[in-house]
Amino acid sequence: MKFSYGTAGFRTEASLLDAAIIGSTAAAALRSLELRGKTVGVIITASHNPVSDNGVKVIDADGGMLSMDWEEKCTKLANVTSKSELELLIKEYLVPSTFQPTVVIGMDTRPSSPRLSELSKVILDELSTAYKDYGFVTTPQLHWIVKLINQNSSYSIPSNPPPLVLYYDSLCNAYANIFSSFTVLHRPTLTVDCANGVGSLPLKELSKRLKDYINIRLINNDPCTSKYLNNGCGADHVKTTQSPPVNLVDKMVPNQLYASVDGDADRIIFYFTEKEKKFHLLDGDRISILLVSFLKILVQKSRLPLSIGVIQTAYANGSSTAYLKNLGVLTICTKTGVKHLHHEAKNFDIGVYFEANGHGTVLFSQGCLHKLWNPPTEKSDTETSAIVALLQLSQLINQAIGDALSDLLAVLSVLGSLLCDAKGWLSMYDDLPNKLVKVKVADRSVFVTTDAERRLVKPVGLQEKIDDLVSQYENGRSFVRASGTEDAVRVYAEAKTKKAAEELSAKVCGLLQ
Ligand code: G16
Repeated sequence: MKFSYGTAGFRTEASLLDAAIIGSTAAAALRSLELRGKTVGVIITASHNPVSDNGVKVIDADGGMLSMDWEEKCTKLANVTSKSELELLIKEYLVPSTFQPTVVIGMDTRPSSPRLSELSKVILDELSTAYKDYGFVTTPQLHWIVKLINQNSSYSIPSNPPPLVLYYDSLCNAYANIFSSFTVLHRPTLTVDCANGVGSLPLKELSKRLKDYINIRLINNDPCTSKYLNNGCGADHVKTTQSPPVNLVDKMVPNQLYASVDGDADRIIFYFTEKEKKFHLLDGDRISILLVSFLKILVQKSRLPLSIGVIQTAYANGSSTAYLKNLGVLTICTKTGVKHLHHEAKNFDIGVYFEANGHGTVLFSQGCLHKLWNPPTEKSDTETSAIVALLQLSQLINQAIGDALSDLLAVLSVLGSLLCDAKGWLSMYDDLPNKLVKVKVADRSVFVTTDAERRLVKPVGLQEKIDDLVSQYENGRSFVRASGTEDAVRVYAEAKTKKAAEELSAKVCGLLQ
């Protein structure tokens, strides 16, 4: 098994993952040592993948994704073929230090996760690394915890109140504050499909704590019946099939808002049906546009000089990019993977990033927060309320990574503030019909891309053939890239009509055969 640190760490069939767990855990301990004992995270999850898979990802000390140079070291550590080779590499990466390396670990609810988590702890003991095991947590919760611990100058793990309690307190208090500023106090109803994953647990907690503000109904919320994890449900199913979870087909209440999270609750997708049962998807592009439209209004009202940018990937619907251009918001396209989007978003005072699949967040820079906390003394009521609203949103939205729970509350906050319903949200623009297909190929590594994955460099000659097909369709666009989380190649196609998008998709897939 040759591991490579993909879009979100290492992922493969769970029984083949041991070497990746050992390598990642060693990398986390060594990284912590290099950072003078700052806490680093190890999360065991395969997120949207089938239940038979598992994965592991290292969370860097700032609560974000692992730095690129450590991805390389992590890959080397995961690919050793003997214990002596591992020991040699550890020696090479070891920075002499008197600091105590510290790691926090967490896992999703897959049946293979507890064993892999135990293996990780064995390695931490071997490397005399202090650790705290948070058990079943969502990926964004562990990111949030790492960020919280390292904000504290002594890097100690707060025990009272425990970090998870602080996580819920901070989300729920921020939402309650925003709710009280609504002009019309309306308690929305939202049905959330939990993908039968680890997200079921915090969503239960959230629905309990916020019962006075939101009527949250949970479905597919049994994380113990593992065969149903991401199976006919969850954000990935809804986005790729452009249809509801199978147990909601023909059962959705018209004009009511629904949402699906994925297996580790780092993505969220919204949807609703109209009377005639027409299904409408409100995906990551639409979340991004809803949030940035509201943020732009607030920044204008605040009269503070704050830059706003939106980061998308090649999967963003062409209509969403055109809408942002009209809105006058700078939009940047990066490679797939939140690590790329997050990095770009940091270049703005307010950086909004979402992948079309529902993975994203809004980053408020330190400079921006400083301006919000220290505004000019002479200011109007409109300016003050806009500044307060921006601060409340910065507290609600997870600053470490995309988080389905905080994104859920951010969307409801903006809809409530704008007195907008699902239909109004949808009416912002019309999506270009599109199709996303997974194709199994003998070796996905032969697909090499450029231009933020929008064009293929290899196999030589294939891009020209795709260009030729695309030129035959009005508003046509298509690209091919190797997945970094699954053993497959993804083919995206969009065009003016549904029939044309499907035809273009089939023809490009045909080229791969
Ligand atoms: C992960 C990454 C996302 C990425 C997705 C699909 O999501 O965190 O940024 O969009 O994989 O990536 P790929 O197309 O390379 O397979 P998740 O939710 O599975 O962690």
